[in-house]
Amino acid sequence: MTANMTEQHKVIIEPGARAPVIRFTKVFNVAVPFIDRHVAEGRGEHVALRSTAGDITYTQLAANVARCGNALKSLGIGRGERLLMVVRDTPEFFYVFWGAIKAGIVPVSVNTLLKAEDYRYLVEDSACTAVVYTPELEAEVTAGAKTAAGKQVQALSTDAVVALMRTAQDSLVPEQTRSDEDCFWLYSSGSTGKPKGVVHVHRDMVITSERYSAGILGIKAQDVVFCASKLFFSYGFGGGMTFPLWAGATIVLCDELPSPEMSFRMIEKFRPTVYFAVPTLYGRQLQALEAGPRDLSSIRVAASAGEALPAPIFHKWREQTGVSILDGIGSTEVLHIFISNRHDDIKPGTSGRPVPGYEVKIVDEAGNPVGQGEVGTLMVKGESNARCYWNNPQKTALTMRGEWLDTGDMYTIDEQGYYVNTGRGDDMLKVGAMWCSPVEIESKLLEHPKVREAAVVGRADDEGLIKPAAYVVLKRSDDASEATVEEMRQFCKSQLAGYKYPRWFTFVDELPKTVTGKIQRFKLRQRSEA
Ligand code: 3UK
Repeated sequence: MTANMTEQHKVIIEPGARAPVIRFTKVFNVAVPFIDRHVAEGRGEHVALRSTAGDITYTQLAANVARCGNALKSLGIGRGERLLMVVRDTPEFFYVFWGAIKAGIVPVSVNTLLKAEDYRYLVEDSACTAVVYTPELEAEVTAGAKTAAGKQVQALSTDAVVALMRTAQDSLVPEQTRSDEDCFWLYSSGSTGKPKGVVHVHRDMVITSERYSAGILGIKAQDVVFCASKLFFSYGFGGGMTFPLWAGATIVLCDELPSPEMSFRMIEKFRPTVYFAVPTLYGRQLQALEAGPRDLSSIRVAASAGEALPAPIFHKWREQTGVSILDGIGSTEVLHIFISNRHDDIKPGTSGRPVPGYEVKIVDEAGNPVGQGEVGTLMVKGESNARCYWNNPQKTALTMRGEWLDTGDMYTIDEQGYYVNTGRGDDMLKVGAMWCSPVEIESKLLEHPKVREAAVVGRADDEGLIKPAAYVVLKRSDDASEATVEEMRQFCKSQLAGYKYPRWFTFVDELPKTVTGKIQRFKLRQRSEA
């Protein structure tokens, strides 16, 4: 592929020393290569989206994206303005997301499981012009669309958008954006504090699709791809949308929450060749398989991310299905996976090696590379790194250091050169691939009448998956009993998001602290491991 001076919206890929070189025409709107290219290249009749609601071809997808872009423009949403999306994994997600991008509008896709006050924060923080939501989520979203200052932000359901699309034109000249211009955001709940808007540019989806999806997984147009993680999570965003679209493959869509049963059902019905899931789901599927076999024979590629994949899950899955799960580490900030195992180079229990096109280094607190076998902070450099956190120069400066991005993860390289995850540098946990703040659980425990002090750390369960463990100082030591443990467990279960309750409770006389009174969670972690 070469481009002349007048060409627009083209990606130019040329051989390079360590990885292909990826360039873009000066005028570049990423909706063109992801959506329109397939029709232009003769794949118009190929199925883009499959769900229980039926099939949608690439020609239909391109027409609906154009219609939706026109509909959004008719609402007066301008170039660079944000459109908040609280949309489940349905075809409308694709129309709104890509229609917005084609029209130069910046879609901001967020978690569909939040409450009105969370949506109010996201509406205010993103300063969005409008919100689009799945009809079932109307109550929480419309309540959140009224800002604290009393301003009502335009909110419309996907039904209302589809109604506008009916009379909209099915062609749309793409907005003349640039490859380094803001394209879409995702929110990262990350460490303590409010979620941060992670700003990505038009280039970024192309980079992840070429480097990881095409380069490591080898997804092709003939593939049928099913991702159990949702599109608002950037792992699902890649696996369930951008990777298959880039290849012109078929996407299996399901708007239910991930569960072993949902996954088995989708796999048996639609026979995907590529499957994306998180380690906790792989583990639960293996447990469910003990009750009887399921037909997973269509799968040839299985990927995992979001939290470390324990080696026993890798081995059991391979025994059951014959397929090796490829674990890789990614983040919302890098958009997708940048260190990964690959089909011909796997070491279970590690994250593998850097994905060609990304550079990584492991550094000490002074920022100098650590020696062989030592643990340090993982830094990554690559062309899909987020431009910034929205409106948050302080966090941006702390995390994005020039071309390098601080992942907050602690890593070491083993003797064979594989990258081994040793946890986080900031006490945060990934539980079922979802962020879990020890401070949040500790604060909840402190609300319990019997608790004087509490500390929470991660501990590996029987399968090697990390779950929260609580250390509690009781107000009265004679309260220490199995009944109190049960009481506290129920208390946390009823008041925190489902995955956050501590699985273990240990009563202690005191917590290890610094002279300034800060809890030393690392000392408790060492105790947990012992
Ligand atoms: C942790 C892992 C060990 C790690 C993500 C793939 O998880 C994703 O994004 P988030 O922003 O969280 C990023 C953090 O999660 N992590 C992710 N994968 C692994 N730890 N082994 C792994 N394989 O702490 C990282 O910093 O929610 C994953 C693709 C896109 C993503 N956004």
